[in-house]
Formats: sequence, C-alpha cells, structure tokens
Amino acid sequence: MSDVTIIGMPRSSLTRTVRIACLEKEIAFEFSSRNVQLPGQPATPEVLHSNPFGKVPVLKHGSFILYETSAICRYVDDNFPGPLLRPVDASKVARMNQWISLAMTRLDQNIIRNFVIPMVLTDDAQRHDPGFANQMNRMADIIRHDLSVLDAPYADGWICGDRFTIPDMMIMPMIHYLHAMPGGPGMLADAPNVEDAFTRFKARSSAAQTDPLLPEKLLKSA
Ligand SMILES: N[C@@H](CCC(=O)N[C@@H](CS)C(=O)NCC(=O)O)C(=O)O
Repeated sequence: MSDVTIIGMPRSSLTRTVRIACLEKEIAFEFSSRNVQLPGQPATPEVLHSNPFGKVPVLKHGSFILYETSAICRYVDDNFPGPLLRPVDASKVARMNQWISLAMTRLDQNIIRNFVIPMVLTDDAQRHDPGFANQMNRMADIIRHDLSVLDAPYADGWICGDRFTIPDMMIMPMIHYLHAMPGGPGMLADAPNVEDAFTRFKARSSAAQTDPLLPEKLLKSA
C-alpha cells in the first residue's frame, strides 16, 4: 500500500494536475474522493481537517499533509526519484515558476472559474440572457488573448521546451475543459501551438488515466 494519497474530486482540474504529477513522477499513490464535498457544497469536516480553507487537492505523505496545487507538484518533484517535472537550468526553472504563477492566478480564474463553471452551471434560460452572453463574450476575448500569449512558448513543444513540466500539468487540464465548451475549439484553433500540445497531452498515459470523462449531458448543456 502506498504512503502517498491525493484527496480531491475526479472532475477538479487542479486535482487532476497533482494526479498527473504523481503519474509522470512514476510514484505509487492512492486517489481518494471519500468524504470530499460535491461541487457547490460546503467543505466537509474531513477536507477541513486537512486544509482549513476547505479546498482540494490535498496530498498526504505519511503524516505530512500539504495543500495548494503548486506546492504539492513541487513537493512531488523534489522528494521522489523519477523523471524530472521541471527544467534543469536555473533561468528555465525561473521561467517555469512564472508560468506556474500565471496558471494559478490568471488562467484558472479566466478559463475555469469565470468561463467554464458559469457556462456549465447556468441553465438554458439564463444562458440566453443578453447580460450573461455579453459577460461570456468578454471572457472569451480575454481567454483568446491569454491563449495568444501561450502560443509562442508552446511553439517549442511544451511551455518550457521539450520537457512536459508542472505548468503544462496545470494548463492542459484547463484546456481540456475549455475545448468542451461552445466556442472553445474555435478559440484553440486560433492558438495552433497550444492546440497541438493539447493533442499530444491527450495521448499521454497520465492524461488518459485522469480523464474526467465529461458526460455528454454536461457538454450538451454547456
Ligand atoms: N489555491 C488552491 C485552489 C484549490 C481549489 O479551488 N480547488 C477547488 C477544486 S479545483 C475546490 O476545492 N473546490 C471545492 C470548494 O470550493 O468547495 C490550489 O491551488 O490548490
């Protein structure tokens, strides 16, 4: 039995990020969604016990408990043998940290919180409300801008060059959700290097093993 457990929700993109990090690092771990709140529900006592902010993912390694996606990914990379999830050169590590920060503070907000989640949670009547449509169009413009910025570094394969690193593990699950939304494939078509990276991401074993398997109903409703 492994002494590493990832606690989270199968459809949480950040939980997926840390599961991908563990798979890419080739470490044995358990994934547990037991007693984790359903989306939109208050945090459960079990989650609050591990993270007083009530969020997932959480990593447990023996008696060590860690929350915050970027901290977990770096811990996994730094504390276990296995393939490096970061570049080697110091300036490239600094660049990777830039992308990690951007993924966590901007892309997660713009793509997941301010576009995907409202699109999925809004019912048909609200979705056709002009105010909501305008807001989503504004977000789509911001996301198009963000993708255009990412497109340049992705010309090298992944965001930090030819190695699949931690920010890719954050960004690609977000792109997976974006791609499932109305207008998403069009936004990606305008960022062909990001689109190409997404195609290669889907072919990775770590991506297949963590696929959120979005139900047809959810996609149709979006
Ligand atoms: N800053 C945190 C954010 C974690 C977060 O917002 N997780 C979401 C799932 S992706 C969550 O726990 N949502 C459940 C809730 O808010 O009750 C991190 O980087 O891990």
